[in-house]
Amino acid sequence: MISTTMATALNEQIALEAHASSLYLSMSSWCEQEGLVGCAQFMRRQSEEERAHMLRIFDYVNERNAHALTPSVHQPKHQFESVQKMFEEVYAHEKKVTASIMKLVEQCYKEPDHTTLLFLQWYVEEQREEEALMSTLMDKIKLIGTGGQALYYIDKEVEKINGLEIASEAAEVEK
Ligand code: OFO
Repeated sequence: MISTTMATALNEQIALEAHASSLYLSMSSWCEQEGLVGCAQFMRRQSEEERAHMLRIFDYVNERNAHALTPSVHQPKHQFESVQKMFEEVYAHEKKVTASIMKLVEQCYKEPDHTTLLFLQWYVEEQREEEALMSTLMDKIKLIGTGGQALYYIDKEVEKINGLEIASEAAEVEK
């Protein structure tokens, strides 16, 4: 059993992960419209990952005899100023998610709730990876710059990163 405070905090995290999934799907669709196929695939995979993050917490809350609440769907924005700005937004959102996970960790120490603390370790690690990935991506985008064929090279770079991520996940599964 988890505390009511913890159940509320975890349900808020469920909503945050669901929002990320929805926002990233919208970004994927916008990229598709812009002809940025590599970016569209990358954001689609990110969206699916966020849904998996949401479900992982959802199942944990129910398993601990609390009530996991299905979050309402707030329609995300559909238009983005540029692909560069879009990725800046993703990076900012990931930092927000990290801060939220850290608050949950603090709550675990406060109660104390060692089981939830252990459960959250996976998220701490995942956020470290996500932030590192987005930071690398932002660096590449800056290097490419805004010249004539920048969008083409950004798309190719993101496609390459996406391929590497898929390969590394497949290798993890095989371990
Ligand atoms: Fe689940 O927030 Fe990103 O990874």
